[in-house]
Amino acid sequence: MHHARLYAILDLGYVSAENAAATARLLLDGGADILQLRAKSHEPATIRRVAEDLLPLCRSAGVPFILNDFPDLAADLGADGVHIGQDDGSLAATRKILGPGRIIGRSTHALAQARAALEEGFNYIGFGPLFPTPTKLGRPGIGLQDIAEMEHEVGMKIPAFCIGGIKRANLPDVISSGARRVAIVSDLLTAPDVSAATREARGILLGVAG
Ligand code: 3NM
Repeated sequence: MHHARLYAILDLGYVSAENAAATARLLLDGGADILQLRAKSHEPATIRRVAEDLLPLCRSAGVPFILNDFPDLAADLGADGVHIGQDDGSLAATRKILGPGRIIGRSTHALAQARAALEEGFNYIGFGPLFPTPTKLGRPGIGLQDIAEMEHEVGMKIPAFCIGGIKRANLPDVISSGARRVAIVSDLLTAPDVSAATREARGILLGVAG
């Protein structure tokens, strides 16, 4: 977790439940450091089934498996952690469900929220959306100008993943604005070769390609 640079989010808005495991394999093969399952409009039974498929794949890759929302399900499955949004309650409430030793992350959409999440004790944050994105409609992009300050104040203490509209094509700009870690959804999931796209993004982050 602490060395993670590329956080891949497998969003069932882009990949069918049937293809989720195969896609997860490609993300892991490409070098994703963390994998999240994000399912905003699926039946709980479907989410459970997919999560049960992904968890052992992540385990054998040595990659944390994080569930977006659904802390009860995450606890039941033995997922490594949960990601929650600004409106999803406190860290303490989620920790109570998940138990100690699990990873709990928070979405933040401004510097003040990033500071607050650090203070509250979250294990990591997302910071964005940097750019407007069809994956999370209705939010303005917050731009690149606060990344360096956020990294300095928050990202030095807990992993901070910039997110939202990040693509291999704009990743160099995001990095030169101060980002060290990113979460990417659509640019990886819609790539013709998911594994190669993941490897390329990771290479850009590590400064070995791009
Ligand atoms: N959370 P893509 S932006 C899931 O800012 C999510 O909290 C965001 O998808 C936030 O890489 C986002 O396709 C969507 O833009 C990221």
